[in-house]
Amino acid sequence: MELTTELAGHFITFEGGEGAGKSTQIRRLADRLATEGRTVVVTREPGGTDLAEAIREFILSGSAETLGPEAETMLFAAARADHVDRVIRPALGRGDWVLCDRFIDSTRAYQGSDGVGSELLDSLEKIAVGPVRPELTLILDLPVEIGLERAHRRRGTAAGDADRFERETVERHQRRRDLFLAIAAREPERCVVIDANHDPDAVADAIWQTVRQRLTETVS
Ligand code: T5A
Repeated sequence: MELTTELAGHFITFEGGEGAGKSTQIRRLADRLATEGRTVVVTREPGGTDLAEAIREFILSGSAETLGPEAETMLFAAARADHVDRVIRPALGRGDWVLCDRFIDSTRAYQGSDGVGSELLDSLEKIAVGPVRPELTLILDLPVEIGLERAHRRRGTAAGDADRFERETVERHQRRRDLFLAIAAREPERCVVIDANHDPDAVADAIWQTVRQRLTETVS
């Protein structure tokens, strides 16, 4: 797989199921890197540009669901292509650290579990991201029920108010967890599984140790 080696920056993605703590941990890593004088860009998917945020709203509201999983996957890819072109690649070109909340593996796990075939997933991934691949992917792993409970608590709402993906069955979320772990097993040079079923400080420490180990030449 081609990596972002020709770009000066560093690209780290955070992946995992609902309520795994990705947003919380991205903020913590960003603060730590910034304290060390690094320029950090924090972004998310779907989203990160005006166009991609509009697509996010369309998908998460459930409006795209009737189009079917393949068309929904194409919408995620269109949002990603814009995000990579306008935000991620330019930031990496400047030498920044890009921390992205969800990326290609969310499509593999979520749309893969919705029955979208690997041929379409691979083709869209090539078109949307080209060679702009993460050098490190942190997969925050925890039992599905705990993640969903955290996500609902954060919203302060009942489970019935959950978004398009949160309201799916525990079995479907379990399948996604299994797919994330399978990706990590297949690509150990890129992916590290982080046990997210601990307090935020302990998870942040595990992430910092991993970033130091994996990117030793650039983090003190
Ligand atoms: N999707 C996305 C696809 O289907 N395909 C794709 O290609 C892409 C890119 C995005 C949805 O789109 C789907 C996946 C998603 O369903 P989203 O709202 O961005 O929607 O959903 P999530 O990324 O899952 O965001 P969440 O906010 O639900 O989860 P996070 O970011 O993992 O969790 P976070 O940090 O917000 O924490 C949730 C709550 O738990 C607490 C926090 O304070 C917060 O209240 N918390 C902890 N509590 C206890 N212990 C800890 N260690 C904690 N860490 C955080």
